[in-house]
Amino acid sequence: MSAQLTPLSEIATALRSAQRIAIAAHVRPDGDAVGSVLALALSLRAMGKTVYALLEDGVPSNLAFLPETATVLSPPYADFEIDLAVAVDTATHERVGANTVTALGRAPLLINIDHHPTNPAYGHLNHVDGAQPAVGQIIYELLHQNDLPMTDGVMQHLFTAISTDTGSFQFSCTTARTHEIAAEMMRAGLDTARLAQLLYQTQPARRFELMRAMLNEMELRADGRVVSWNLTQALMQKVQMESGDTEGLIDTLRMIDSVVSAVIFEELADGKIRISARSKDSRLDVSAICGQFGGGGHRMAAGARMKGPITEAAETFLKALEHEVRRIA
Ligand SMILES: [Mn+2]
Repeated sequence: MSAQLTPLSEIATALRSAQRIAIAAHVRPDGDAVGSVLALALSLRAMGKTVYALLEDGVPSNLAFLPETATVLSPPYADFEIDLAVAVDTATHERVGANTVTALGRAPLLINIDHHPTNPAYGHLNHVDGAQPAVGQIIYELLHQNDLPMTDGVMQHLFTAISTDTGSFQFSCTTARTHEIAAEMMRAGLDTARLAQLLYQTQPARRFELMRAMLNEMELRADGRVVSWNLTQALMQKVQMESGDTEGLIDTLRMIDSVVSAVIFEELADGKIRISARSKDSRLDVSAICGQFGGGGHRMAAGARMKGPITEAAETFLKALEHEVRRIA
């Protein structure tokens, strides 16, 4: 097993010595995934390198306003050649998606940069730091400490990655350094207010249709300590949901004062059920509960997939969750 924490200077050296580099993140990418891939890609492009930014599921519509998102490639991939592959924010190698695993395999060297503590260090060089709130924060340190280009476009992606993965600097994973990084980027000229406006205050009406349904249909159990909602294919079709529309909805459920855990069950097109779980109490480890169903993630935010139908999956998962919630009293 390779070391979990290859120094960032060593990773910078490997990046400098490569000319054609592919960078990828997990399927169904969120702000940290898209932001980390493109921040690193834009920095390396500013060094004159050929960079392939790969996302198996493309860029979600809510993040399409960010710089150079149109350069992101999705399958089927062309036969490009690379001498270095980088996976970011991806807890297991397979999570980049099947086509992307194959494409990254064209390089003799794989770098794995992540903050999921369960990451098994599947790269040749690994920098897995579970104490970092976002991979965007690791990428910032990588560029900053090694004098790699930090353009305005790079900073827009880093801010997006950090801001979205910390719930706008609210979650307990946020560190003093997270705020310092935001301050350093502001001093370097980054317009954070504009980005916050585009990230959080510019939402399609169909997202509010989803939220309206969620608030009508959510269910409280375990004396109000667990809240859950089933997002069905029927509703997605009714509101013509697009990728990215559900980002952060679970944080609205989490706001309820009595709640220690919020869960959303999402019916996928293939009939499987995607589970997103959040904890508000450090004694409740939702990654362990998701682990019982083959999933994983972070202590306070985790996920899993189960087989349908959605009501049965929800019942099974919530029973296991409720058991753990009752243990912390
Ligand atoms: Mn992340």
